[in-house]
Amino acid sequence: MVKEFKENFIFGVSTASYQIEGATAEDGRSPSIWDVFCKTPGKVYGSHNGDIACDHYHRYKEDVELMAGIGINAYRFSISWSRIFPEKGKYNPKGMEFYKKLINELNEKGIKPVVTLYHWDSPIWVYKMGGWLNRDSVKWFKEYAVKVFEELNDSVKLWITHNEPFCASIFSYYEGMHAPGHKNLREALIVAHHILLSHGAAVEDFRKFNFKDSKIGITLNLTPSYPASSSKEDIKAAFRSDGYSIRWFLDPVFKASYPEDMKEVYKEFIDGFDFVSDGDLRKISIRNDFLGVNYYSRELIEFSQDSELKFRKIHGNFERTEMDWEIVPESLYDLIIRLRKEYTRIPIYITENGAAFNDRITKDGKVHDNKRIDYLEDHLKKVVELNQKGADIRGYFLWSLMDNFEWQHGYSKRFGIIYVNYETQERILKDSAIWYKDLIKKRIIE
Ligand code: IFM
Repeated sequence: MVKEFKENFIFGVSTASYQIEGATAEDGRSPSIWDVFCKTPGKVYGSHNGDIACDHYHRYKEDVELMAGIGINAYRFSISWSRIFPEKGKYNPKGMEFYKKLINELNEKGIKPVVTLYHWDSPIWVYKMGGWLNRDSVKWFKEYAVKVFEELNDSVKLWITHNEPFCASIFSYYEGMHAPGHKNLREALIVAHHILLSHGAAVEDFRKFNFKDSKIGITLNLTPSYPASSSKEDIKAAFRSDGYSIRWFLDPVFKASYPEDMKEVYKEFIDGFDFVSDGDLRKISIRNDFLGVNYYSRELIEFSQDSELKFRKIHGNFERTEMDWEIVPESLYDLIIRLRKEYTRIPIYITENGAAFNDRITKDGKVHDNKRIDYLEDHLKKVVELNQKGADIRGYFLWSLMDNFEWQHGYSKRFGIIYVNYETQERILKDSAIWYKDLIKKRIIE
């Protein structure tokens, strides 16, 4: 059956500052927690780091040209806080200049800029003052956000405060695999709370600007948990996993509360929620114009006596990507239906979706990434089906424009539709880029 995208549906691509920019010591940028984490032995695969990355800071014109060639409608990128405020209270216009130039280039080519304010690269000065554990981080973030709103003004029409607060809190402060690498549940919950609070504060300030036609929202990574069996234990474990990764973030944003069942679970490990003050949840649940959803996979969960939170992930029978993530487009479908039923009717953008595969340049000088094409096609089919059912998904941002620094995996995982040769910085359009170009032109999936 032919599946058609509406005329105003946005086909975009996503990236993030630390993953592509490089130029970590240029034009007044100060280090971020990821610069330090990468240089800590044993934290990142092959001791890779973002010093050069895809050198996007210097090659942004070439990259915008490539996007224009593919026909991309919108480019979602993030701003590096430590380029804008390399020190507390010290604004750095040089750092802002880069984003202004990038946005001009995009606007000239008719590519809509979509800005994420925080994609995990907190300045080291923030960390040294307690980072997201310090409630003052909300004020510091607010100051940064307001400056960016002021400077970029209405050259940007779509704004995202935070990317994946789950990762910036739980991965970074409890599971320890992301910077700054802490392993403390109470800390992770405090960090999550302050990040959400800073989202509320930034949206509140954004509204004061009265920008014409500009919208703001938050991006959550939503990985649905499915029970591994029909046993009571596994069903309970999957619900707990859902609370841990999904409801702990969706509930405060859309229901002004933290899930009671999870509060009970966490009480065993932390002494109370004194970091939540009166009025905080009202601020966190401020009206958003849209919700950004990052979806890659689902998780199959079983009860586990040995794990602290009594659940663990296991593998199901679906094919997996290089990240070992199962490919399950059906669960994207279920997720959106659930969001519509249980949480919100505001517009949704899929702000990330994509897959890492073991891409190689073949003798013909090309990259035949058929598995990625299948992955993208199957997920996009679900997006059209959902829209046909009235899901109001306004756009799709493929992760990622190009191969880049995949956090603790360094450069070992390639998510791009453009292949990057990290030795020469040569870019090669993969077959998936050609496929995306064709899709954007036709706006039809067969
Ligand atoms: O690379 C990341 C991105 O920074 C956040 N979302 C998931 C992607 C793939 O792991």
